[in-house]
Amino acid sequence: MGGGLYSSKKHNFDTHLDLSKLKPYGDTMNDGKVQLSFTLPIPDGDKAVEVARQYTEKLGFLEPDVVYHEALDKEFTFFVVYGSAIPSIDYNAIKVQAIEVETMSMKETDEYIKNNIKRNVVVVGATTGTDAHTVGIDAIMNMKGYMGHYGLERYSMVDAYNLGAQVPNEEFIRKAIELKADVMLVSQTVTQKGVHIQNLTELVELIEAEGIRDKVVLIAGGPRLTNDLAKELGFDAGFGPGKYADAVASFMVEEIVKRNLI
Ligand code: B12
Repeated sequence: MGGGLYSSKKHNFDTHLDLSKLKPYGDTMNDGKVQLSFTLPIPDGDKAVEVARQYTEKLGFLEPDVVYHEALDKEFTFFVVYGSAIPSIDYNAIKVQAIEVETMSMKETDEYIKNNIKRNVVVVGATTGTDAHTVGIDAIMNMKGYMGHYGLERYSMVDAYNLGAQVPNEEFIRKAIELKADVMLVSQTVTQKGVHIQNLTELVELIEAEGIRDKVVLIAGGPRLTNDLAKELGFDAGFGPGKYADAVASFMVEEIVKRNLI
């Protein structure tokens, strides 16, 4: 969306926009246009298209338009449908706790550590509990990084230890104590039946029981984690999709200095 409706940094929105009645934008302000995709367990064909159209109408969208459909196999069809959403939302009524730290580059963070912490920062990361997903924690820690953002292993002033996945919380804590970690990074991807909440709550309780909570920067991350949720669970910050090692590194080093964990 060009046209400078808002500047992404300062959120200086166009004053003509009524932000109390915010709706999706397609090609005309407030047209409410959204794109949905879903699969129905029915064979592809004219009837399938009509079923998808009427189902989208039942979901509450106006003027649904099935713009794409494809048989996944004989009995399943994938649809993409455009429609206009009716509800609006009050932008100003939504409150989030944003992570206020400005993201530094890898070089700037290494410099910041040299000047302000004056020793290497020890970071231990893992996906704990039963969760087997490693790609999220690897994206933050691996030398090669993710989406063009180098991971913490590449920072010259960071000693990064990635313990992998399915690490029991107790073992994660034991390793953090052994390595005298400044920062503990935990990733959670599986959220079925709130398993991530249970596991993260247990982790915080165990860290508190060990008496090291005030000695470490504790950060959680994952595709369904927000900063708000992480803080609510007792973490210092939470990073979700679209967040990379540089943002995490900037937060952790500033937090170390702010809390005088040097
Ligand atoms: C790859 C994958 C797998 C691989 C994992 C391989 C591996 N080595 O990791 C395999 C095949 C093993 C797998 C298994 C399972 N998976 Co899976 N998997 C995926 C998939 C396709 C991609 C996940 C991924 O790698 N994303 C890329 C990374 C980079 O993104 P990310 O994790 O969000 O990370 C970013 C941020 O969140 C953040 N971040 C993440 N972690 C951290 C940590 C910190 C500290 C910080 C700061 C930031 C941070 O930074 C990253 C970069 O921006 C997703 C579907 C999808 N398309 O997302 C399903 C998905 C996650 N899997 C799912 C499921 C259910 C499973 C299984 C339970 C399936 C089963 N029944 O066996 C098992 C897991 C069993 C277990 N015990 O955990 C579900 C989860 C549903 C839910 N909400 O609970 C998903 C969403 C698929 C689905 N739609 O159903 N899976």
